[in-house]
Amino acid sequence: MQSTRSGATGGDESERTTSSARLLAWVDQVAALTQPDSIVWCDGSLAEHDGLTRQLVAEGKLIRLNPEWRPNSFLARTDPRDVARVEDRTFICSTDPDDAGPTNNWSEPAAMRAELDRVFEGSMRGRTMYVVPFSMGPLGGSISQLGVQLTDSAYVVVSMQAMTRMGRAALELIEAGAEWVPAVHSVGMPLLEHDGARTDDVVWPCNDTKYIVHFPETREIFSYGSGYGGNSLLAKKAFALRIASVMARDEGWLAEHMLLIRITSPEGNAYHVAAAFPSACGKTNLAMMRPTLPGWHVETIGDDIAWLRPGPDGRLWAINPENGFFGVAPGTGITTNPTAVETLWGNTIFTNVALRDDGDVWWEGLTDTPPAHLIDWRGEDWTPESGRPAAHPNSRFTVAAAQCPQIADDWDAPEGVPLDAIVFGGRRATNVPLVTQAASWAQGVFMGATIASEQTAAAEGPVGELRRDPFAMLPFCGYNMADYWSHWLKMGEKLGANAPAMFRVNWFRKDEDGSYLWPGFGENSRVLAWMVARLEGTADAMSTPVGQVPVDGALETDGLEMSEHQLDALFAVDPESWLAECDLTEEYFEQFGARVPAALHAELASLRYHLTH
Ligand code: OXD
Ligand code: MN
Repeated sequence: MQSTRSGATGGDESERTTSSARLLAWVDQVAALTQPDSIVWCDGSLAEHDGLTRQLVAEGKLIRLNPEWRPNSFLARTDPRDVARVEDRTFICSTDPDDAGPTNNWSEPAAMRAELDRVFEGSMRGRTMYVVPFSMGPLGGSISQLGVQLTDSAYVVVSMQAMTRMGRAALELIEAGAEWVPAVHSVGMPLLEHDGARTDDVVWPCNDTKYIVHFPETREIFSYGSGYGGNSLLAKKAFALRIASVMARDEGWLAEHMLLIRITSPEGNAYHVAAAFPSACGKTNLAMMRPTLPGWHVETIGDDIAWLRPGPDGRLWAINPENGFFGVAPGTGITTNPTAVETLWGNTIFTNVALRDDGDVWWEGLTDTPPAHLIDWRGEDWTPESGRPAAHPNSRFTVAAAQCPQIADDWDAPEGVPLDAIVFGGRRATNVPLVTQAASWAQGVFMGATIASEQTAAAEGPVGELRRDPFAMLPFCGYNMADYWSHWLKMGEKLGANAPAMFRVNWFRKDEDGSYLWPGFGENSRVLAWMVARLEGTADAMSTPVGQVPVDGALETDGLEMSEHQLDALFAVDPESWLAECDLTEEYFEQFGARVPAALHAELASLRYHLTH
């Protein structure tokens, strides 16, 4: 087996690849199990990126897009069986099953280790194992964390270059003694049989058996059988949310599935807002919003994950631990999210979008009118008459955050930004007003714990049914969800008067005729402006049983042409349907038994009281 630094042609087994004895021992141990042909230590350089993308193009695993339209950009097409995160194959292996809780799959740690040993044995035969050191958060930052991923996928390596601070500088911090999280990934398709026979590679290697496994107590990650980013870019959901949420619980901070923005008023006052939304609720659009309200500005800091930690001044400070965006392409359009579209001008890896005849890419929602002919995400001819999407609904772009035209200048400040407000959102046709402010931290935690989306298509389940997604963390919380709520309550106590304000928003409320009541997108700046006015103490709010809403006239609606009826409907609180929702919330809490914090039961009781008095 050869061990080389990336870019080197030769390799010499005796070459010292790291001075960290722990790292070297772990790499040796994983290599002994998975038996790769060679080991490459990645340095994160441009030359490395260039070499790997050339290699992937030569192997037919990436298609180079027309550089006139999309310089240094590529298209990957996955196996149609490997297109999304696999929640039913995602495991939290805590010693005590109750520490994983009823919303996670749990597996007994020793049994899972035995199973992982079995599937990983020889899984990299015939392939290269890449050693990928990375930092989540700016290198050396006080909120940042280090990790190392071992992977047999070059697609993962080039994606990690966009998504993390990857390479030599991260390795040097590890060698200087910093803690790091180990993560092992294999696509699960060895090219050498046990009898030594070589099999041909395929365009997208993967395995029908898949495991995404977390050991929260020892902070280890294993991923087997999938190359798709949500399962294979282990720095993101696996580390920055599942493992980091456990670190955060133990160390007194918060690892959250939240976007992070700075909003600046016409007077030049800047505020930082973190917001949690379940998927398909316009999170990327808010992260890259262009306000319609004159004089207001939004700058992007993060689009998916935020780490929040109390600073020396007692306030909550936030970073985006990622270095790039792994965004959903469909619905990202020239009119709906011009900032995202501009971000993707080049240096982007697209996965499962459609290929245009001119060598550029297209997906549903990019433009109103589709091209007359495309090659769809499966590699087949497509026309607008084909009757199927050209891009997979979960097709993605992977691009460095620094390429976003609206990125804040100091988005990667090591100390982060001080947080002024936390926002919870969901997709609710009924009940939930456009915006409500929590009167207390506990009420805010209750709002976060009860985030839900109403199912609007039969394909998602019974129409009208609430799909619960507390704090938008349902598939991402690395421990018992009820303990997570307790942790949030504890953080509020610690922050005291320095705690950010908390709000709940709902861009998706519908009128009786089924039409959306609120225009959304850039007009959501009107809601942000009201939040800012609340922070500055210049707007009044009115108490309702479900939280505080703007008093008449406090929400700027000039130019929207909304009727009185529509405005009333946006903020209406119907006691009967809310009481019915309270029953559902009580049922939802019941599955967590005695671990539900008393403060949340008290919030529910208070809500019921105010709905009936
Ligand atoms: C994502 C998700 O991919 O939340 O960001 O599913
Ligand atoms: Mn996400």
